[in-house]
Amino acid sequence: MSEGSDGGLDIEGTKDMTRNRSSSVRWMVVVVAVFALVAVACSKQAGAKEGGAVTVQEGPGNAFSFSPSTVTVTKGRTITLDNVSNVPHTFTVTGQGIDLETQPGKTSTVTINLPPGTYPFMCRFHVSLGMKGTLVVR
Ligand SMILES: [Cu+2]
Repeated sequence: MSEGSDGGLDIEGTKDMTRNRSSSVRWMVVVVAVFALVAVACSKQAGAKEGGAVTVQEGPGNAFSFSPSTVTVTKGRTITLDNVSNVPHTFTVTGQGIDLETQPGKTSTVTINLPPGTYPFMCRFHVSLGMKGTLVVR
């Protein structure tokens, strides 16, 4: 009759039930923990895909450009400007109160609370060199 190795506990039925219940509770905890991990992993992925953290590089490779040059955000989202070049740049949406200067090697953040639409943006210092892009607010 002995399936388990701890025969001592198996003699009394009540003790056996207690042991079984606690081991199934432990099993459920494991299952819940695994589901929680999967859920966190999925939500992180979804966030990155649709308008989570948006980072725009300024001057990658010391080129006078933004990367990406078309930036799509949902209203209320924050954009991080990451100046990876060795000169200052701005992220300027003319007439919309957005004008951020970022020093070399630094980052700046701006929350986009513009009505949905398409807005041109630029670097005030280097717009003549073609340093501009398009902001799409959804
Ligand atoms: Cu610039």
